[in-house]
Amino acid sequence: MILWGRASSVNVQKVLWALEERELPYDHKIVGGIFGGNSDPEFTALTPVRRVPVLQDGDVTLWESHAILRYLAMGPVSPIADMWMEFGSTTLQPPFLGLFWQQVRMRKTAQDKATLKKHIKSLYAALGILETGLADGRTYLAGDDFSMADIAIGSLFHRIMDLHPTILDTLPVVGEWHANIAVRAGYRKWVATSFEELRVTE
Ligand SMILES: N[C@@H](CCC(=O)N[C@@H](CS)C(=O)NCC(=O)O)C(=O)O
Repeated sequence: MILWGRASSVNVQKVLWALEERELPYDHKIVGGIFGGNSDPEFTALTPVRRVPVLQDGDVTLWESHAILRYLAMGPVSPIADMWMEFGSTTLQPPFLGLFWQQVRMRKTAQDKATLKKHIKSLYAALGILETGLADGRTYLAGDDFSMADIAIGSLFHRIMDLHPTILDTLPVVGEWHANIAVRAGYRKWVATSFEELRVTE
């Protein structure tokens, strides 16, 4: 397999973590962000969106991180895991990204307090849903077994907590779930990493 994408992208981190879980060998081609290459013909031939990650496996070429996670599951993803992955895409990741852009990816002068506040509110609402969803005592999002949903959603948490260290103080169930997934090798190796490469300072 070949994975295309810089390791500083959360969406690439999801795939790196999944490859680690599956113990699959792969070549890693660093594309995107400060490394560029998004417009190189060998990359644009693989993806119309010119974004990372892209996974190649023989004749199969996939973009969209959650589609890649489903592929790497190498078997059916349970409907419950699938549901949480959709929740990640539609409800949790958008405010997280909005926040990340405000706090890390923008010049201070371009930051906007009202926008920041709006994203924090939506992020708390999404985390509240996660807290309720996990409240039946399950260890992982889809039940007793770790799944691609834990990767899709869990990959966002290192950055969420780095930006807002106390955010899980009022969300003990999410905190417990996160503690369980944060010890996994793939999380430690690929997710719990510095994002200083992405910070806009001037
Ligand atoms: N929905 C897509 C989003 C892909 C995406 O936006 N990737 C970003 C990085 S997180 C990207 O390629 N940005 C341009 C770049 O890195 O050069 C997915 O989940 O894979």
